[in-house]
Amino acid sequence: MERIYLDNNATTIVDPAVRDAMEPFFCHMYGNPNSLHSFGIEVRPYLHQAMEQLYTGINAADDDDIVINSCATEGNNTVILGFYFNLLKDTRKKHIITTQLEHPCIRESCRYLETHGVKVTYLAPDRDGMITAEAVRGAITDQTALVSVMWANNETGLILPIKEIAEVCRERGVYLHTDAVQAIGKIKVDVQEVPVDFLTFSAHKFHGPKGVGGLYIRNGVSLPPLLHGGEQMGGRRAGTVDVPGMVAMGKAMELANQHLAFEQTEVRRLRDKLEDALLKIDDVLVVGRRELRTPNTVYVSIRGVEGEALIWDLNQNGIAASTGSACASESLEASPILTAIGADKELAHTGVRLSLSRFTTEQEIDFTIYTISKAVMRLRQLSTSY
Ligand code: 7TS
Repeated sequence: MERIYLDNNATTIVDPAVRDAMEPFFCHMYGNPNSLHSFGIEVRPYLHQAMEQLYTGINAADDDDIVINSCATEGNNTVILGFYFNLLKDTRKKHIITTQLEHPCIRESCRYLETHGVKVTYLAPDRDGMITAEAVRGAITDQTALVSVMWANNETGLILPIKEIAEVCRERGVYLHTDAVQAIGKIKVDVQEVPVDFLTFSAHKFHGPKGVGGLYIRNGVSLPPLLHGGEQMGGRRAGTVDVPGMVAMGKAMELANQHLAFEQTEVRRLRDKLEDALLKIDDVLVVGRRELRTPNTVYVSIRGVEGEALIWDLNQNGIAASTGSACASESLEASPILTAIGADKELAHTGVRLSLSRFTTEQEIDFTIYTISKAVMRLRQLSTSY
């Protein structure tokens, strides 16, 4: 059976062109770029090129930094924990503002800092699932050191007003970090247009390999490393750089930007087709206005159909979807986002996320529509509450 992959917010297929780009760095050009011999020296231009692709990809300035690391979890921890050691530990500024929508790697590092006396505000989404710039403004005090708000949400695809939030932070002299993991490759990410101080990304979310990511740091902003050791990354992140991963991430970023228009038209068209079909089912709730979401994501609640049951049914038919973040899929708690937008308790247990990519085909979407309608009928017949 051909399988259908609609869980692209969890991870993506590596683009074959990306795999080809990284391939020579396993068995041919395998030198350590810090070595002084030819094996090391021959690798360096490729790392330089990858850096250029990353800088161009997010429109970073020459004097900004992009630190290559292992994943978005590392990038996010570097910012949150780095702030503690840099600023929060010894000054009056002991306050961080973040949101209830963030990935656990932000939430848990903030919780950890709370055990060290840091005060954290976790802003709740409004009835539209959004965090407004006004909400951020209202939470800033003269003790606030850092605001961390994601660019796009992994569950709903909702794009947060990060430009307005950046303006508020600038005005109030507070640093801004954004987790752009779900934005890169789906919408334009430009750090000149949106003046954030720190920005996190992860290659495997935009058709690169797993285990490599990046942290953008605006020029002049100081942040201690999370990993201490060698001089790699200008002392910002010790450890031998993952050469194949970095080359691959550069290529993946370049391709992601080349495909942005395709995301906005073709991927969006297929997502809308799927969403329109879901909305034809009775008692269905889709979170967030379409035009405010990344073009690949739909998060749907279907009354009388447990999220896990539908995922199971789809999986039996070769279709991969999820009930939200794979990182939280062990817990069967009601979805915070569904609760925030006012869904009742029953509905808040029915969220299912379908996330497409530029590799998703029309036939796959047609088969998914057919399979979901059948599954919903079956599961509703079995439901005691519907
Ligand atoms: N930040 C966001 C917004 C994410 O969606 C994820 C992964 C991460 C950080 C972590 O990235 P990593 O590179 O460290 O793994 N999100 C999901 C998800 O939505 N389903 O599975 C993983």
